[in-house]
Amino acid sequence: MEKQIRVCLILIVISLLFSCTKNTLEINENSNIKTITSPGMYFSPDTLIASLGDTITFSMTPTHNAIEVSEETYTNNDTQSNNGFSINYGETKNIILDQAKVYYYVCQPHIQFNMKGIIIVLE
Ligand SMILES: [Cu+2]
Repeated sequence: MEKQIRVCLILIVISLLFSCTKNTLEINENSNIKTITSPGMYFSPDTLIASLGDTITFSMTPTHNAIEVSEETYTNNDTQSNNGFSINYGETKNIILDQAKVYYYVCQPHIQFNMKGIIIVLE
């Protein structure tokens, strides 16, 4: 019984170590992380070219959000979500782009200022 507990503890420690190492690797050595910020009434960059599987870090300041929309909504300066990605006001969030296509997004309160962007994902 005592032996089983010891084996269990060792397994837990090993899995913790493994997950920590993995996280560190993802942060430090994954060169496919790209960042989009909201330094003013615009996204920076507002056009981003990425590769399939890239991680995009959206880092929004408190008065801006980033909501994925359809191409039509984007073109019409409308703000209706297409139920894609959604970054709340002031939120920092990673999204992984798993389709080779153009993603369109807007800042809902500032679409009148043309605050919108696209992410072009290449194969
Ligand atoms: Cu905004």
